[in-house]
Amino acid sequence: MKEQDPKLIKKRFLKELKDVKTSEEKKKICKKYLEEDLSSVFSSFKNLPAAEKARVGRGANELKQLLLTKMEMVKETEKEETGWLDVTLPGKEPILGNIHPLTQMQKKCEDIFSKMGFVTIEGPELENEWYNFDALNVKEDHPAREMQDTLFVKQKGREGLTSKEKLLMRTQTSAVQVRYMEKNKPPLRVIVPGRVFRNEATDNSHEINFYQLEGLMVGEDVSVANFKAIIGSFFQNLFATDVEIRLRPSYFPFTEPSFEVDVSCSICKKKGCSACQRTGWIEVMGAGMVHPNVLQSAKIDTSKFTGFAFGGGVDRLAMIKHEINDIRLFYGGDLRFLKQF
Ligand code: FA5
Repeated sequence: MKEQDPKLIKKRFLKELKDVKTSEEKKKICKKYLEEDLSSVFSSFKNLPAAEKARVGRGANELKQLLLTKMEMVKETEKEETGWLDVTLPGKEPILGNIHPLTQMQKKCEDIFSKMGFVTIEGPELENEWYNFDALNVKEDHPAREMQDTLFVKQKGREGLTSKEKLLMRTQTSAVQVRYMEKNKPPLRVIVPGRVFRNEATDNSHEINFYQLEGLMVGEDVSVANFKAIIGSFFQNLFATDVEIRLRPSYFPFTEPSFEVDVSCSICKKKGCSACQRTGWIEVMGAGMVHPNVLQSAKIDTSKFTGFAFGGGVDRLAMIKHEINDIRLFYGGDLRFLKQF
């Protein structure tokens, strides 16, 4: 007749378990107690006097719990010892990142323009002065060429170098215009997304490193009317809501006439807020008809061809789209912010 008192069985079980070393032996003991000792307690249960039933029942359940837990623990140790791998276990779900909101915005712009026949091209971030300034009709004394606005690259004997040799971090994607037109002749329609750098103080809407989207269309009879139609269609597709657009006369050395394109501020609904500098409008791009001197830099016949160009801030577009009031959030690396997109 087997021992029926769960407390005594437990004592004996723990002692036996302690006396053996290998997982194999421990497993055998757990199995024996589960199949024999515990079963015997349960099968004798019905014959116990009513007063005993509660005590033994509680003890038997505790014993069962203990035996099962020990068995699990032994199995775990055994897995570690043998390097056992259960390939049927569900895998750990990988933590997926998401695409940065600025990259998402860039891709969206590329999609919209590609449907209007524009090809996406790229250019170098480390540029020379000629493509960034001279080829774009930006004269030697233009303020943009000052140290305060542009990040120039230190070079030995820089003074003696030509503007094609003097390096800088490009301040605008417009630098790619002449690079492209030297190798590709009209008709052409391209967009150039990319990172640009400016040596300036940061605030809600200005960063020293930000993204632009350049557009260039050159052909016969290309006019301001073409620009308005294309850019209007772009904004309509991008925002899919009623944002207002306005063109303001402006000046760029590489376009004539030139204008700024503003979009109504979606954050304050034109009431005026810190993101729009209290004006109700956010400046998103500069634009104009390509200056003949720029076409000539690329040896394009100005009696035959005209074109328009524009350069917009991708960050500003993302701010308007997602109602973000500080451009610096894009670069802060705060996952709580970035995971929302
Ligand atoms: C230019 O950079 C011209 N290359 C645009 C252009 C292209 C004009 C082709 C004509 C023809 P601007 O400096 O205004 O222009 O900058 C263009 C856009 O970049 C601005 O409208 C704004 O949306 C964005 N931008 C300018 N500076 C900053 C900055 N510091 N931080 C974030 N976005 C900026």
